[in-house]
Amino acid sequence: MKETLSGVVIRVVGASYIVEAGDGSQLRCRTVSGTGSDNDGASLVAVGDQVRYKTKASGSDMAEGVILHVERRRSALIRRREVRRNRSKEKEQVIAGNIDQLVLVTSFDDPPFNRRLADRYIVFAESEQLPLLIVVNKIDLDEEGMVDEDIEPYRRLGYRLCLVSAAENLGLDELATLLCDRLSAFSGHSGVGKSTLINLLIGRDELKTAETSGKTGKGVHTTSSSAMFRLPGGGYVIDTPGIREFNLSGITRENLRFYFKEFLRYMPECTYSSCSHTVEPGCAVIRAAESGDIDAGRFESYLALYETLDE
Ligand SMILES: Nc1nc2c(ncn2[C@@H]2O[C@H](COP(=O)(O)OP(=O)(O)OP(=O)(O)O)[C@@H](O)[C@H]2O)c(=O)[nH]1
Ligand SMILES: [Mg+2]
Ligand SMILES: [Zn+2]
Repeated sequence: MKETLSGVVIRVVGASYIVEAGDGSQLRCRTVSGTGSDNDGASLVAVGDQVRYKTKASGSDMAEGVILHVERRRSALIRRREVRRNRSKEKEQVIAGNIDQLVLVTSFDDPPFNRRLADRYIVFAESEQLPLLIVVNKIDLDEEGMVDEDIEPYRRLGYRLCLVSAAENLGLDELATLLCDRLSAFSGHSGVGKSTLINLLIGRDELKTAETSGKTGKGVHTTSSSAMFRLPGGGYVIDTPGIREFNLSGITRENLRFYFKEFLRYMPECTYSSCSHTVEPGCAVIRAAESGDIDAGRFESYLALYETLDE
């Protein structure tokens, strides 16, 4: 009997999983019908997962193994394929497991910074109690110093921000420091430069990148699956495919308000204790948004999100 070893899944290649062993070596693993898991629903194996495996005789250059068990995920970034009601569990795909930090990668332009998307990520991070870092890439395109306008509300709320330019190598040392000694997942719209930044951070051109569409300024969905990399300064980062929309499941109209943290201090002053903070007279949140104490864009995001959620 070969002994059971532990490793982490760093890539999915077809039906195989590339696992990094404790000593840094890699092997190609498969699952078998008896592969166990401490996770229910969603993907059996995802990038970032801790697995127990045993090695087997290999017919190729790369060592091979069998995944015996997938450990429970501490956290998961999930993508839903379909946005119908009654979505079945199988439609959920884990994009990255066991992350310590979610990194929302945005760009100043091409595609332009999207506040609605940023607010969605914030709601998700708050609800999961997952540390969030907001990266704004392509600041080389900001000739007039307009980026401050986009990020000011987030800075005021205390969210961590990092302004970078992969093209001009700006801010990358600071970014590397913020990624040190933890597992981070880069997520965001297609074309913002996630893969370009990771290539620079790891110091080699490992990942494919592509120009955004000249017509729409949107990304062309270059990265199609997640992959994990060790950073030279310590820590790991997972590159993920660009998202079209960031889906919030498990968030209801009832609990959304708690993930807009600047609302909390006003909520007790609303006339109605059941106030939804959307239309009610005597709503202290609406009043604060009107007076500018709550950022108007954040309040608009709240209303827009509220409309999309189930009652
Ligand atoms: N001007 C400018 N362009 C950049 C910068 N960083 C990346 N780009 C360009 O943006 C385009 C998209 O970059 P990618 O790294 O492929 O973007 P991505 O976020 O990985 O996109 P998906 O894999 O589709 O999700 C490429 O043409 C990059 O060269 C930057 O700092 N400034
Ligand atoms: Mg990419
Ligand atoms: Zn209210």
